[in-house]
Amino acid sequence: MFDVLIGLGSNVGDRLGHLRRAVDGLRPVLRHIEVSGVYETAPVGVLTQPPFLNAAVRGEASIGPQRLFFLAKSLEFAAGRRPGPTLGPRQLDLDIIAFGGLVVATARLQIPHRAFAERGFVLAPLADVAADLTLPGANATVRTLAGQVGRAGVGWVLPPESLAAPR
Ligand code: PH2
Ligand code: MG
Ligand code: MG
Repeated sequence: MFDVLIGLGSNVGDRLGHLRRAVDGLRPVLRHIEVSGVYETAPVGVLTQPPFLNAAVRGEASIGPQRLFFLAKSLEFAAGRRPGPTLGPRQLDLDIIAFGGLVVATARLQIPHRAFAERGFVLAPLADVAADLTLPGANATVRTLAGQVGRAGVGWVLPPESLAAPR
């Protein structure tokens, strides 16, 4: 079993619905799932796009990193996402932030996610589920990194129940 962290983002269409369906799609492969709050965040990279909703989930993976990656890609596709600009708008983005202590460096998949330590929209929700973790290659806990990056661009927050409540 591996302790897995996944970052979720959406800024096209039914943003909260996309995140909820993504969490439901991950449940079958992530035991003891924990979900963060849902954060509205200003776009980073390409600034002329709508604001995002960002969240994070943590769970124990029953599949390996490559399979989890392909599940993430298929959930993105199911949400309507098609190939587009690197930092541009998307119905759903599922990024594997960490997979236990594993380091993966292939052309298609990098774990830990390369930019997590600089991104408030990743760290703010991640601190809800993994504040005390220090990810491979990082020099501080998620809580400390989140404090360093600060909350510029991070707006209102919905409680975790908005993702996890039974429906
Ligand atoms: N994702 C990006 C690019 N920029 N900005 C915010 N606020 N949230 C994101 O999830 C995000 C972004 C590329 O994946
Ligand atoms: Mg991303
Ligand atoms: Mg991605």
